[in-house]
Amino acid sequence: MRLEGAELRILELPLKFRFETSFGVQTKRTILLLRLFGEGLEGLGEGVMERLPLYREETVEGARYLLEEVFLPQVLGKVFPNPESLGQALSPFRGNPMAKAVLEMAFYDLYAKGLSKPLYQVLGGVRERVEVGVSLGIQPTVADTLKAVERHLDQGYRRIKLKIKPGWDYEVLKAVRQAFPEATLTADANSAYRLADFARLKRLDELALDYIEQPLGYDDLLDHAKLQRELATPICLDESLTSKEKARKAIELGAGRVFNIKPARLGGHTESLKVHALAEAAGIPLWMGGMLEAGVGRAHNLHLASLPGFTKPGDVSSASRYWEEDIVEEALEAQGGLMPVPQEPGIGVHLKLPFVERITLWKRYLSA
Ligand code: OSB
Ligand code: MG
Repeated sequence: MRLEGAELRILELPLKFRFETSFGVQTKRTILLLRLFGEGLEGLGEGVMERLPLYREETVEGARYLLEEVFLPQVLGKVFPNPESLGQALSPFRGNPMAKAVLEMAFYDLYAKGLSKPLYQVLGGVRERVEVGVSLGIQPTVADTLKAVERHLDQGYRRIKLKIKPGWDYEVLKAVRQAFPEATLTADANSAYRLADFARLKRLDELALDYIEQPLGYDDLLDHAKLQRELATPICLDESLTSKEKARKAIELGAGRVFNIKPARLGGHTESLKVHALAEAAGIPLWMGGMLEAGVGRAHNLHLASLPGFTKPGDVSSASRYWEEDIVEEALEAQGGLMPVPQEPGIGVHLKLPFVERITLWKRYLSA
C-alpha cells in the first residue's frame, strides 16, 4: 500500500452527559481525526488523547505536532506492504503510543479495505457481536447512581462499572450491590488511591466486584502487585498497560488478574494482538476499554473486541448514549448488551463529511 496523502483534523464534539471521574470532568471531546489516502482508498483513525494529560501523558496538541511534523512526513510517499512495516517506521520514536495509534489504526483500515475484508477478519476476530457493559461517571448522589444503574441494566448492558475515588467508593458500591445483588459490578479508580489507602480498598472485597480497575499509580506495576496479594478482588490494569513489555512485566509481577485493552493506549492493533497472545498464554481475561470514542474509534475497538481473548463485557456501548449526532453514517448501537461488529471492508463505517466539517476546529492536508 502506497500512502499518497493525509488529512488531519481537530474536531469538537459535545457529550450528552457530564462524565466525572477521579481525574476530572468531561463535557465534550476534542478529537484528532486522520484520513489516510492510498490506492484510491481511505483509512480512518481517531485519537483518544485529551487536551490535558489527566488520564495518561499524551495531549491532543502533542499528538497533532507529532503526526503533522514527524510521523506523517515520515510515511507519506512510501510503500508499506503490511501494518507491521508501517509500525517499524514509527519504532525509532519513543513512547507516544496514542499518537502512533492514530496513524497505525488508520493504516489497518486502509490495509483491510485493500484486501476487501472487514478489519476483524484481518485481526483474527471470531465474533460478529461483542458483549458490552457501561462505564458510569461519578453521579451527584447515591440515588442518582441507583437510577442510572437500573436504566442501563434494563437496556440489557451486561456489566456496570462505576467510577470511584476516595470518599465516593464503598458506600455507593454497597448501595448498588444491595439493590442489584446479581449484577456484574466493577469499579474504576483511574489511579486515585495509594498503598496507604489499603484499609479503604480492602473493604471493597465484601462487595463481590468482578474486578477493581487501576486503583494505584497511572504508570505503576509494583504497588499493584503488592495490593493484589492482599485483595481477594481481582485487579484490572488500564492506565499502566501501554505496551507488550509492560504487559509481560505485569504478568510476571502479578500486578493484575484482568487486563483492559485499549488499542490506542497500546500504540495500535499490532501491539494489542501481542498483548492478546501474552494474556491468553497467562490465562488473563481481557475486555475492550473505551475512551468516549466517536464512531471511528468505536468501530476500531469493536473489530478488535471480536478476538477470542475478550471474554468479559467491554466499555464499547451504544454511540447514541454519548452523542446527539455521531461523525459516522452507521449507527453503532447495542441490543440486549451486544454490539454488532460492522461487516463492510475495513472498519466498516463512513464519515458524515458535512457534519465533520461543521465541527472541525482545524484541518490540514498533507501530500506525499
Ligand atoms: O478509565 O476506562 C477509563 C473514559 C475516558 C478515559 C478513561 C476511561 C474512560 C471510561 C469511559 O471509563 C469508557 C467509555 O464509555 O468509552
Ligand atoms: Mg479505566
